[in-house]
Amino acid sequence: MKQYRITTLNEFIIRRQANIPYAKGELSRLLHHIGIAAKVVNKKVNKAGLVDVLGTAGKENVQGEIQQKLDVFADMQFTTALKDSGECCGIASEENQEIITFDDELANDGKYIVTMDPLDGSTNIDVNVSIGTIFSIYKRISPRGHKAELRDFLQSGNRQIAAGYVIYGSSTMLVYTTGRGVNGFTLDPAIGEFCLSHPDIITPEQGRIYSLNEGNYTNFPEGLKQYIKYCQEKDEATHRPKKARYIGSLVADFHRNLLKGGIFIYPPTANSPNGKLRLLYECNPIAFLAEQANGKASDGKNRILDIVPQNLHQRVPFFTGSRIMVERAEQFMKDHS
Ligand code: AHM
Ligand code: MG
Repeated sequence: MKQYRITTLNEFIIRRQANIPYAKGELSRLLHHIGIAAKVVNKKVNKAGLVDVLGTAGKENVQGEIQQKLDVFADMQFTTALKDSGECCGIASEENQEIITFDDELANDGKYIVTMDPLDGSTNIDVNVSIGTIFSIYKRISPRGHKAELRDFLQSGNRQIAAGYVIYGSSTMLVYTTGRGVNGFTLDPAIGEFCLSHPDIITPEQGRIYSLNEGNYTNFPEGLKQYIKYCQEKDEATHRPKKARYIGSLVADFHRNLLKGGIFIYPPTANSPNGKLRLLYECNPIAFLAEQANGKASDGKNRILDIVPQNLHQRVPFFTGSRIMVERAEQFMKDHS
């Protein structure tokens, strides 16, 4: 039987660091701490039906959405892990209106800030459907030795140093990029380690899956309605229509399409011209991963990573996935604008 050598997430991070002569290990330590928090949250998610963590926490977050107990737990775990890393001077999270600065001597000297959605797709928690954590890492632009500032967080996505997600699904995976390709690690529950299972992920440039909430169809722009019609017709290559697949959990929908080829769309609608998803901690990290896997991400017209954020919880229409599919959707949007 062929023997495979296991590479754990930590080994991989250290190996990658060794390839950069000037790297001092700060980013590696940060990623390591994110991996630890992911394992803790995963344990809780796995036990969700058994312990009292299902349902709402009785509070609303900054978007006016009811917070789930697990949202609050995940937010706390990742916040603590990032603070403990000593490399992160502040975070912005879906769950908090303002930035959180870790105002102590060690943290103020930290070089990085993190934006995150600690538990995305949380309406799926109570029904045992995949959910995820999304994160993005930037170098601060304010001077070290002081508290992090808002301007550290309002950087365009093309300045990301690293980004990734954890998917709590039928197995738990951590997928991340530091701008040199995308690698996926599956949590082996037997040894409690994320192990390299999906090296150098490249998404197919053409796909067969389209993912969007068609319940909003009547409010979609005309170009998108026409693109959906195009997807439902037989395509040139396979002479079959494309497949509609939508979980309603960004990480899970994106992850499936990344591996199989497809497009994920959260479009502008008549009521929400900027769509629903947030630029800083949902679209930018996913867009960085998509591009690093040879895919694309846009707001229907412009590259997501070039948008300069105006505020922390800014929303943006989101088209991402296989390059040819995103370009075709953009063309339909343009033709019917
Ligand atoms: P959340 O951050 O409050 O969980 O909301 C984001 C989620 C995404 O995971 C998903 O793509 C989208 O909301 C689904 O929205 P809708 O129910 O409108 O289709
Ligand atoms: Mg979210």
